[in-house]
Amino acid sequence: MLLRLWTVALVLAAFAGAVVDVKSRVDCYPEPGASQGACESRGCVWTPTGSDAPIGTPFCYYPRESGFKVQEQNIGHIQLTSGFANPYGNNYSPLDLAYSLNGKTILVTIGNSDRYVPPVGLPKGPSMSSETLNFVPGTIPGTDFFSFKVVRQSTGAVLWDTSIGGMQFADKFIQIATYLPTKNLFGFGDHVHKKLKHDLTRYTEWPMFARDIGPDSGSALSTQNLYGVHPFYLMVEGDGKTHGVLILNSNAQEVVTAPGPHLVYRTIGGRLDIAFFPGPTPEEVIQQYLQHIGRPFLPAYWALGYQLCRWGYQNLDEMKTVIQRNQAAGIPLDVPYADIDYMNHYEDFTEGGDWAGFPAYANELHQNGLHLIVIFDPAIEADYGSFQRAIDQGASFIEWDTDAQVPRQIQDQYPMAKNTKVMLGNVWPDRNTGFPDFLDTTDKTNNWWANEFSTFHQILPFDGMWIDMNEPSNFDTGTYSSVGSNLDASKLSCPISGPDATLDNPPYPTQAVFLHDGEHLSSKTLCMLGKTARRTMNFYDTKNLYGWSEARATYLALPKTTGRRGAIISRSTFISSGRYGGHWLGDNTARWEDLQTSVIGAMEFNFFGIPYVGSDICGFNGVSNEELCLRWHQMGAFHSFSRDHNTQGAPAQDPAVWPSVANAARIALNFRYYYLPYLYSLHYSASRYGHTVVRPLFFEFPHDSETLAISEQFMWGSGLMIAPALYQGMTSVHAYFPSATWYSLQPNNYGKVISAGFNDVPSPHDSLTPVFVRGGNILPRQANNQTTTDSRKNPLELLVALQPNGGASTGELYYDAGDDLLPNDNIENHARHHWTFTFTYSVGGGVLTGQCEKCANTVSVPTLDTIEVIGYPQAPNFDDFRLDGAKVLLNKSQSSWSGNRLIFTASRLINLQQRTQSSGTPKFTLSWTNM
Ligand code: MIG
Repeated sequence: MLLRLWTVALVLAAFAGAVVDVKSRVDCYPEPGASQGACESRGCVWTPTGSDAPIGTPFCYYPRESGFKVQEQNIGHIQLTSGFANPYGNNYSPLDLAYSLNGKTILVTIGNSDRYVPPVGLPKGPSMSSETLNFVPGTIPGTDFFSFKVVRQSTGAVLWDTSIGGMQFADKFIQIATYLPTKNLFGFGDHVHKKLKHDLTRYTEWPMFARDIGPDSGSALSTQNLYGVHPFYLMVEGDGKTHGVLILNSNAQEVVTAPGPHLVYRTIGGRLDIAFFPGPTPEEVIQQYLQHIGRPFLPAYWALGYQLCRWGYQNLDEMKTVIQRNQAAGIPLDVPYADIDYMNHYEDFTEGGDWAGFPAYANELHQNGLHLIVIFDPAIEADYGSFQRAIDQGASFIEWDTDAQVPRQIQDQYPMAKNTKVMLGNVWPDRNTGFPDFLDTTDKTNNWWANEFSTFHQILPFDGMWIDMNEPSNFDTGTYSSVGSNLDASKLSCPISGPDATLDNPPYPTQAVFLHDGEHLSSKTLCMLGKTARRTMNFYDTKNLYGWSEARATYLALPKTTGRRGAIISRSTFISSGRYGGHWLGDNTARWEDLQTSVIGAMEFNFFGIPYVGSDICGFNGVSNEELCLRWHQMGAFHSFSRDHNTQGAPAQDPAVWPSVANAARIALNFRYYYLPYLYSLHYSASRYGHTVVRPLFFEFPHDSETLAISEQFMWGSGLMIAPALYQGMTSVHAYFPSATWYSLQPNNYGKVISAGFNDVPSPHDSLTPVFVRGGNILPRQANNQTTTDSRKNPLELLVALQPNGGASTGELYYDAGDDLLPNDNIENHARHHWTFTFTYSVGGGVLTGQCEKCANTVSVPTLDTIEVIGYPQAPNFDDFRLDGAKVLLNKSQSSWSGNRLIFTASRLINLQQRTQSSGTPKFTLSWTNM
């Protein structure tokens, strides 16, 4: 038999004839231990390469004559038969492939109807686009092996071409490989990327499997799979047009980015649901993607305020002291946090002895206009009220498959769990914990979870939830070989051999396992054989959905708990998690490299539809320092989720620790608070239209190829560019300015026009981060206070950045109650003010118009009192300003024109609110003449 295989392999190899180019190989032996014999027995080709080959070139690779052949082909549906052995099980044969259009999105499904599909209920709204993609079935040239292309109709660009070979589809090993049109690849997560753009000069394997491990930004390359799973990428084509691709699958999976340029995608379960989004702009790709997966939740306004956190407050008094000293230092601050320290023995929905006054403190915070977020871990100790109520209410937990698997020496210690198959593990609580099954197909688990929150909320009135450890993380998961040998009296162990081990020890466990010697899929988590979705699914398939499902359950619990809108941040995320919560980038380290990669991480999570994102400012692990913490605040003030967070035992790093940091944080955060109406409006357009909030430069300038390489600058919408200082000892930033008009907003250079190209811009420690407004934009703003509760009472302002070529400047203001609920996520009908503004300048004067798309007179909105026009080249006649034709009296002592900056103000200049009382579309025209 072996001999026969060998012969077949040799014949095949000979037939293949060709050594596949070192740049275009599909690895046929991705697990450790490749050898010529083992390779060829798979029917694959073995060609060792020299050191001149790209890094990571596999020696063992699929011949191009591999994959499937067509058995029957109809429009929209192709039936394939296996034409090549799968090393990890029998290929499906026949195998179904279906393709269809959803609006302008191409959907390709590979997998028969018996295959598992992630129960994430994506809305899959049909996309709109000016462009059309075509699915073109065919064969690998010179062979009768099936392949397909996805082609952009307008340009002929080939976005996918699977004629590179290597397609496989067995129960536990699925693979598809494709050539790519360019090397301009962005996305895939959750990983730490040192650059925004992938490096396709080499082969790199990126596992995707939710894991409790922090980003390692210190090394030149870390491919470690982090907390979440996002098999989505964007690619900029040769002419700047951009497309996106999602491969919906929730199993342990990985992607190889490779020099063909090509990529190889592997997963060990489910099926391939591939969606191709035509763009053609990057921003449209994201809009189409979010139309498909669901748009992000709208955070409460206060959740855009600054947040201060740490793990390891000794007691409540320490927390109070830290909050107070930062308030005293004039730091704007909306959200103090409590980490697991506040709990009683780390049990959810309890508070500990040293935190006795916590509820009273929460009330005090509220009286001062602040809000409180506290942490909750998913695992529930199996011996207290929350667990008992779960059992009583019929909530579901992740369970063992069979009674025989239940380790009695653990289970029998817990009267509440004794008669259940609940899989008990270990997290922060003292004793064993069960893991709620948030995929429960009934409402019982989610209802229990919501009840626990609302009951606890009556004791501790928190405003938002921080959900951690939801990969889910389990401490010290062990292994055992056969039934009966699972004898550890406290620790969870999972089978790795014998009949029970088919899910825990699959034929190809993915690189996530190979990255760590001696590991298994269950390492740091639960056994893959666990049952979820009320015993209808396997943890093997759904593990990556744990954080997603907990976020959903928590999102559903929030209105029942607080009755207000709030914010949830989740460590583990999956496709569409953004509908339910935001994300912090996890346990980074207090190092410059981590500051740098945070800039990239926040942009990537905007690709993934999770715009409420940021890093642990000053660094979580390790000891931070003055300069790093200062720079991190200057940068982090521009992330939607802006929170200083620190690990247990590390020295304090709140801004008040160092006067210089307090000063820099105050300046950066004051600017942020000033422009919060703009940031909030961006979040509104993310929630309503699927836009990004923080975005890379290439999203705005995709035809400027220089922007593709910019990893250290970012935009707020299309109007502001931030070029933070990210290196030790820096005094200026060498920043790239795409072709546009950029006005500096830094105090010392205010209004200065920066020319296109690379420029060195000053980045002082004691002033504002390099921030630039782009001509053509109008940004709403509101004077800052130390809380958003206070700042929301101030009059509104507009910053108009003039388009020097005479074009109009435009912008939007979205304003609402800030923390009212959006029933059924119905953002279209939500009570709001949504104004669009247009400004035009001429030699004769200026005209600013405003029009309301939807203004509910029930929403109170401050008056618009101050307008600043930057780039205004002429002195206006301050005595000739008219609102809808009627003269207005300006406050002249606060109105001026000098250089290119015009600013004018009047008390209640434009009463936006009042305009909603009259009939018709609320609007206004403000005009003036020049001297
Ligand atoms: O095992 O709650 O990422 O932000 O401070 C560590 C304690 C658990 C990990 C989170 C981190 C948090 C910490 N948690």
